[in-house]
Amino acid sequence: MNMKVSQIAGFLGSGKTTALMKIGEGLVKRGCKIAIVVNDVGEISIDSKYVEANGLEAREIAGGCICCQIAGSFAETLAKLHDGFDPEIVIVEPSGVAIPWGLKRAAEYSEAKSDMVIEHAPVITLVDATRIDMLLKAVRRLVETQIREADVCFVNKVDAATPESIAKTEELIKTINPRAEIAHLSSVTGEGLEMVTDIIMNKVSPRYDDAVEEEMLRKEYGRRDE
Ligand SMILES: Nc1nc2c(ncn2[C@@H]2O[C@H](COP(=O)(O)OP(=O)(O)OP(=O)(O)O)[C@@H](O)[C@H]2O)c(=O)[nH]1
Ligand SMILES: [Mg+2]
Repeated sequence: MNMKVSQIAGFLGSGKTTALMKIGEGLVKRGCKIAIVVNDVGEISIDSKYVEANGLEAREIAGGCICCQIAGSFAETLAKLHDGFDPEIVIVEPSGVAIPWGLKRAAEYSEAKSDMVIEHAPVITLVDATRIDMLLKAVRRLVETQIREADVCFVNKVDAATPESIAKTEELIKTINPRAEIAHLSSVTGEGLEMVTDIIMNKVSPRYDDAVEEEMLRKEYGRRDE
């Protein structure tokens, strides 16, 4: 009846696919039935042999962003997964430019297409500590939005980042989203992977709410009117 949707947000190249495969594997080991949905704006990136070997079910959606342009195909994909494979948890890799709250709304559209209720895992955002300076220079607003709308922010690639850039990334997260939980992640050393798995399995995030999204957008774009 219930299907939980877990989104792993983060800018292009922040390590989403790499982390998601490991997280999927961890969840399967704990006995969860998992599907993965990847929204690729560029080329297809999932290693299907790896996916099959680990008992995961995967879908790729291309041709636009699943939080807005092609929200309908995303909802359709979720409904079909529920009616067919029937996973307990669907881990979603949005495109690097997706907006987490928009994705929640799009996921809930699927309730009209199948007999189920969508539950959201905490919104997880990965912030690449090795590229934090570049990110702030080139795509600051987008990175800020992904941080602001997260429940948990992971400072990612801590195996390769300097202590300074890790500290800087943490400071940035605290400033933009003081209510977010902050932790370290590395798909290379495995640091933080257990924690992500626990969060996805055991915690939930509120359903989509117009008022909350409006407030987020007001905070984000309000500065323009000042
Ligand atoms: N050192 C280090 N490198 C990592 C880690 N996770 C991912 N990478 C590398 O970062 C690059 C991007 O990783 P992806 O997992 O493809 O990132 P993504 O966010 O899915 O990228 P897009 O889907 O293109 O937005 C790859 O070269 C990975 O090998 C990590 O924990 N540590
Ligand atoms: Mg990816």
